[in-house]
Amino acid sequence: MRLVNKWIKSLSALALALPLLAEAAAYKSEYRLSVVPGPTSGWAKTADYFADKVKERTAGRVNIKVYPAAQLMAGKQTSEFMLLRNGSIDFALASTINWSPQIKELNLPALPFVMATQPDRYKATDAMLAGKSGKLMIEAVEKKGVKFLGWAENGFRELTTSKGPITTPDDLKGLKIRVVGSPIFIDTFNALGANPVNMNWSEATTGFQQGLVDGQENPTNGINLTLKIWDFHKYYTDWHYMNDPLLMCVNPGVWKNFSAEDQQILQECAAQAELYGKALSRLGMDDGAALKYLTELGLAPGYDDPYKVLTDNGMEISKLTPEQLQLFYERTAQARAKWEKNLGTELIEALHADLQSVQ
Ligand code: X2X
Repeated sequence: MRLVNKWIKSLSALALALPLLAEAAAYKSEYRLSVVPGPTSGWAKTADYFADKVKERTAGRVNIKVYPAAQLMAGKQTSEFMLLRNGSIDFALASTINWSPQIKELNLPALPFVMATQPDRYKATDAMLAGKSGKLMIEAVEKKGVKFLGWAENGFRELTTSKGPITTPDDLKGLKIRVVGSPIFIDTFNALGANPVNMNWSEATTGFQQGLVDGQENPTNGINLTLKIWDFHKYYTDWHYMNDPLLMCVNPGVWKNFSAEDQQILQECAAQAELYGKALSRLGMDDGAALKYLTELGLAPGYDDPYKVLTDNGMEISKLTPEQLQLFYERTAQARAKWEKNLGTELIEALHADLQSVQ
């Protein structure tokens, strides 16, 4: 009798546990991955690359669909993090800029002209992301409630304007420049004497068309070229004033539901997407490694010199000399000091140590 009772007890425990087990194992038929810019951007291409790799490696168990053009947040790009955290979005390949209003630490890469004045801006970027300052940023993201899978890159943000050329801070005086609605950008462009206008990317192209603003800043390969920025602006200032790293992240509930094997695959695919995304963003602007990598993958776009594409389309490029850059660096000193204070000593010291390690 006691044995029978024991059996009944374990059977009912099993019956209770079964639906839970089944629920934990059930995958969604589609996972939604959010991307802010349009489908031809380097950023959306990186997300597609990741989704394809994941599908292939999991034999279709994990089916990720990329939703570009901020469609999962009705264009409001700075609400992406909250939507990922609450599970309205499953995955995001997101810019630190769009999440920085909620996660202070993500303002670090936007400190104006810090990376631009390093001996090698790409080595400096990689040292930040892989170093202690990168770890502190990841910790901050995870503490706020989403799981980090890997970095990728939108790229160094360059200035394009309809009035110009812009080679000194004084040239920017009074120009209306479209920026993302994140306070560090307002401070930086105010410091430069410009008139920063907060506008979602979803409305920006119309804004350029209608001349609501005189300029904007975005990376060369991933955005300015794919958008054909020459349709709106003639002047290009290659000032590298900040790098725009991307974070591949997933909602923690979604993450926990994946098997250990699939979690491992997702991590590996994110690492591959980082290499691909960085190569796309750096093409023609590094020591040749990006083009080599893309060519080996068979995924090189049909050009190898982005600057030639810009000039062929009538743009006038100003590549700033170190002396010219120094003026921009000095003019933004107060904005930098304010944000360094805001970010705190630990993070700023970590960044300096990371940068030092590649000098
Ligand atoms: O809005 C922008 O400028 C963009 C597309 O680069 C970001 O989402 C940060």
